[in-house]
Amino acid sequence: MPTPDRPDHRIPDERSIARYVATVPELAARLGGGPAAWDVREIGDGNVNYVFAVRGPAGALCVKQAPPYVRAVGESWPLSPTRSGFEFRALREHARCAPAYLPAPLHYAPELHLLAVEFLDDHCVVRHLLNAGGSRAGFGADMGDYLARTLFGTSDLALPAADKRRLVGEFEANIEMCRIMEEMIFTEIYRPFHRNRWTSPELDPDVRRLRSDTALVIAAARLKNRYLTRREALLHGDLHTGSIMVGPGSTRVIDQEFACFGPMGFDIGSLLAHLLVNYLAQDGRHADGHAEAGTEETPQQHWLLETVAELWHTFVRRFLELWRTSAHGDAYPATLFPAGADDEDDVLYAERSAYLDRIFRDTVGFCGAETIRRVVGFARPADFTDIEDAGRRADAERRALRLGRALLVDTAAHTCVEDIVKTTRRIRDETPPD
Ligand code: SR1
Ligand code: MG
Repeated sequence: MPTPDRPDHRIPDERSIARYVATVPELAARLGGGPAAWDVREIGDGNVNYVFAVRGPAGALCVKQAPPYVRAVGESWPLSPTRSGFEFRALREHARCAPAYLPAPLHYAPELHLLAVEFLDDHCVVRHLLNAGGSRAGFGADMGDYLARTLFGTSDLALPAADKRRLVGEFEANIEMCRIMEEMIFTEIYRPFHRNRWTSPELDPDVRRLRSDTALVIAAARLKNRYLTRREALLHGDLHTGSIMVGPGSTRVIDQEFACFGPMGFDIGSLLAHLLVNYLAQDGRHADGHAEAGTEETPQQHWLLETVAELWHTFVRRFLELWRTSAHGDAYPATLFPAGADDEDDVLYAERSAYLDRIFRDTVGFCGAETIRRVVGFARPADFTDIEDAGRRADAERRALRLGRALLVDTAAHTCVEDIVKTTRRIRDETPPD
């Protein structure tokens, strides 16, 4: 049906999705039968797009459609629907680097801002799994591997300069989605802004303190400048636990609509932030005392911190391996640095370590920024918002604010991933938070 003030735009519904799919032979063939035999359901729970599961007698599809506004808010917050084109493009580019970690891109209809991807049967969203108290062996290793492959594979280490520049040019046009991140993560939350939300009145003093914390505001601005200016690799751009699904023997990254070129540490830090947020939120989630700050951490909390370390260490191992074996890009050109030397007499050995140290510093900072914005911004995660008891929620969120500040302002004090883990445990153990 047409939307009230945009008669040219039709909100897709189950019937219109089925009608469209029937016009695309390769999609219809995947489902089998005809539209009358297809079950179409809207299953999206994200902020920006509609998502449909389409099931037929022979198979299933996932269809996403971008309305010209933010879905969670409506037409009062317009947003370019061209984001679906960037999502499809990023999906294909990342699938070139790490196909095992993505749903297969199947179809894109630019005129409808609609894309179809492989349906991930038997998968669940990682945030849901974590909030239900679950864990997933090998998750950190999978995500470290995914991040190394996608970030290395779209960087100047892997791509010839002309290809990289063309790709950067394409994604430069994802302006509105990048603006959301620029504003939401680094700016809006540090001043009064109508979309900011937090647990009030419990956190009111914390939010006042945040806004007058000059060291914090400057550190956030410095990172914003990195996000704005560094075109290091093609980022997912919104890599949190709600953007990842796991199934039997499978980890898949979805929702690439915020994709853009940026600093590698942005994606890594963002995902680590959501693991740490979940770790701190678990203390508020179990009102029966299973987990409480000041008491021993639960096995799930232990696993979350192990996962943080496993992710980073896997990222480093795989990234270095790719640099040694697949450096076809114009940075550190093969004509000057031929491949094949052993680690010990590799002329690039020290340079690679320095490169990774810099990614780590960025990671720590972006991790801190993302942690803070998930407490006081527009997009607060269910990890916190599901905690019914406002006092318990505020305690967990206050610890997240502290952790975020420690990472963002005292970035240099964190020289290895174990330092992040130590700071997180220390902040959890400081009771009560003031
Ligand atoms: C318009 S709301 C944007 C937020 O939701 C997405 O999931 C991103 O995290 C973004 O911050
Ligand atoms: Mg999303």
